[in-house]
Amino acid sequence: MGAHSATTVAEGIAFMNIIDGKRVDAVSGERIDVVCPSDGKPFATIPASGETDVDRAVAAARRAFDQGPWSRMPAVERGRLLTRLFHLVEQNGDELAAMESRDTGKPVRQGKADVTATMRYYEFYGGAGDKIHGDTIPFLDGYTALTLREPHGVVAGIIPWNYPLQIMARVAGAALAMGNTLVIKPAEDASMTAIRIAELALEAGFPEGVFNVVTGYGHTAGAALSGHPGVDYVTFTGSTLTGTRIQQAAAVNNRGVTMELGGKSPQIVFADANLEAALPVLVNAIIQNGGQTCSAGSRILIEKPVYEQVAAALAARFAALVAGPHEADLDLGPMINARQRDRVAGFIAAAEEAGVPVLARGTVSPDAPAGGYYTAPALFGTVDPHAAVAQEEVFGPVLSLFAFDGEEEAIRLANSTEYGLVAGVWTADGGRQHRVAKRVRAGQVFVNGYGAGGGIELPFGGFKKSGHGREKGFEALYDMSATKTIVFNHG
Ligand code: TXE
Repeated sequence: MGAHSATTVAEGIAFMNIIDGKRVDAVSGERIDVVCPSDGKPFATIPASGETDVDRAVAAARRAFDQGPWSRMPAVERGRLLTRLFHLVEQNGDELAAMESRDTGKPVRQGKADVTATMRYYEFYGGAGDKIHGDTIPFLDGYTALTLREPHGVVAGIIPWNYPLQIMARVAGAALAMGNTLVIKPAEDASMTAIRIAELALEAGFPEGVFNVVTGYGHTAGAALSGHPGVDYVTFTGSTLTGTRIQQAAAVNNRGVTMELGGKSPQIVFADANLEAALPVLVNAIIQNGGQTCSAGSRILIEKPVYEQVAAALAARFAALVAGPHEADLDLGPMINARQRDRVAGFIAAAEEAGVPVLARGTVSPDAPAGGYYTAPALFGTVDPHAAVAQEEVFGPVLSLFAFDGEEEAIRLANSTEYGLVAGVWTADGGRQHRVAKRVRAGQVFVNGYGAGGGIELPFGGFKKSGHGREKGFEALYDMSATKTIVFNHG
């Protein structure tokens, strides 16, 4: 990674909002503690911003869009700024990875993987903005008709705590490549790297007011931003309930939105699958980031002839999983906060009470600090498809197994939740690969693999309650812009 090898995060930093190119505190002076989930101890603070701070950030983004050098900058120049940001993320990669791990509790290697993906977003979008163009359209005699792709204006990005660096990068990369200006509201549980990236954006040379970050709680700063009349477009990743609230707030101003909400993503294992290849992927897809991943593979549907074999192999792997502090770099870290830990524990207790068989539990490392928010992974077998643990997003290391008989039942079970984000299909039969991939209602389907969250180039987003609009890849550039039609009358 970068030349600076800061692997620890300095204590006691009072982080600031970045508004109009300046580091500023919330006008109220109120602060939120930054807590490390590995030990539950506060080690820094961020501003608890309110409506006035959001007003200022939106006004700065508005000015930068309406009047600044940004709106006249050719796409290639905007791309070069993003490419400079890519290099700065690389140079500061160790520091960013350490911050991300300490802020979220994720194992150090996951923090590093997140930085690598973040670099890739800025690299990809740095080269993409000048490759998007409109059309000329055959029209009436005597006319020329053409389309331009224009930025929305001020884009508000409300970011969750599970992959702060990556999720902000996919929003910022696409929005800035298309010429929008940005106001980011990171999650109150993990805002440090958002602020650091906005500082690096200034260093890269983005004009003042183009890249603003305002930290604070969802019900205050987040609500003020999503319903702000000065915002032209809102993009959100997070829970379905909060997504609904944000859409209601944006609807008051009739603004467009991209919603990337939860998932209950299935992986379908047919009897002819290469089980040796599948097993580690099945486990990783639910254990990565402690299961706090929107695309977590939280349901495994197994064809009856191999059910017992796959369940036993998964149970052996689950029993060996260990949760521990981020620095220990074990299989998984803690949950983000006490609320999330208790939520996961609640799902596990409810499933146990309902008599769902517990096939295995992992453990929490004896070295894990008592104040941390740890959960031992849980594997449930032959789950009733109507049970809460089969239907709702747990967002933790909880995996449910289901047995099925043939392709039809597999597809029915796969589509039996209100979500539709990602799916995996494991089979050697080529015809079945295509049939199942087409009939599963999910925004991304992986065949004989599973790319939880991966693939910067690949459009990503949901069907049903998993949301709408697409992020990543070129598709995000369309979401982050609007088509303008211009018609010339030669007459
Ligand atoms: O999420 P919220 P929470 C799911 C996951 C988890 C559950 C709750 O199932 O258990 O959500 O987590 C901001 N107006 N996911 O409560 O509320 C908030 O400040 C505007 C799935 O932490 O969705 C934060 O910045 N903004 C997921 C962001 O919304 C508001 C990632 C996410 O918080 C707001 C995270 C409001 N009224 C959780 N209320 C995924 N899809 O990856 C909150 N926010």
